[in-house]
Amino acid sequence: MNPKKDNQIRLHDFKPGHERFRAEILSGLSKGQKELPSKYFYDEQGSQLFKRICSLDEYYIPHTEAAIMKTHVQEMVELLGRRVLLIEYGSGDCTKTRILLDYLDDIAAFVPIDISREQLLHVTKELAVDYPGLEVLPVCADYTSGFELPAPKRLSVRVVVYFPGSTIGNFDPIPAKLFLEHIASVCGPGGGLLIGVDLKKDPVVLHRAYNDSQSVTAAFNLNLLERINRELNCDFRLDWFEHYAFYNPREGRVEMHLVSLRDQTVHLDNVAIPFAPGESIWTESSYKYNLYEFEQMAAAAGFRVEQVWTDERQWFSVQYLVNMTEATS
Ligand code: AVJ
Repeated sequence: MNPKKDNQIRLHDFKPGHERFRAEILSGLSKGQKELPSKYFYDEQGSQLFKRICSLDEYYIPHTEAAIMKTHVQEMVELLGRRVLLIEYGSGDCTKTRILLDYLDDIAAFVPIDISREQLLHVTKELAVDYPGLEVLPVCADYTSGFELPAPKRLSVRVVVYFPGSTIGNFDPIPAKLFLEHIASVCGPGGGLLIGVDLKKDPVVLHRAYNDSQSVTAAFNLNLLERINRELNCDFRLDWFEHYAFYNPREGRVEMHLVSLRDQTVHLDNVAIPFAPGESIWTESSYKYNLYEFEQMAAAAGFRVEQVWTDERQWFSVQYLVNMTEATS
């Protein structure tokens, strides 16, 4: 680890390096069904595009989740209890976290974890201004691989992980369960997980959410190719690929792809990557759950569902899970 100083902010930096990025891109593009990891959407440009997606009416997740949080924040904060060490996975711009922070008056510390270093530094500065006295310990990491938690100054009674936005939906079922197990080990016996889980619903609603009328989602998807061109020695032509997103009811997920519009060869350094017309790069999955399915997966990872809050349309859920594994001494 190499803590870096940026205007007094001590950032714990585990960000995957250039070599790792290149290796993951190359291995994804070498598969039969080509794929790219969705975590790489969030460079500076990508984070901005995602922020724009979040302001769209059609992308119902942020406003629905924020409304659930605002309606039930008192109850949530009561479940988290006093002296909680709050860790957020994929903190982004922390809009929803602020709803909690406004009510958590005896919090031990807040640890935002994000892959976007720029955004993390920015948000840490803002929180320092708006919540004086709150210890913020930012960690820059791809939270799907390893990182160490920084040590807060205040003792905590309980560790709670906050994982909003239905980012859990980006994981395939087996990795999703493994990731919940990882979270269980981070929060420890008696610890909690406050998680946003998107629910199964009318596929037409899902289709609109990932095919918005202003094509912001398309730009977000295509930006991944632009980023690869910029950061690696690569020559994707963005006008020769098209955003394609659809709900796959059999798998219970929205799939995002970039489809090649013609026969073409892309180069990454000296590696030639051929594309047939209509061939796709699979860039993201967003799994949707029903409450029972999610409860089953949580139980398999050692969590009991303590409380579920939803909106009146039952489009989204925020859930508080408790780690049921026994303490080992
Ligand atoms: C932030 C991963 C939850 O899958 O809905 C939004 C990302 N992709 N529009 C999602 C996303 C296309 C989003 N998550």
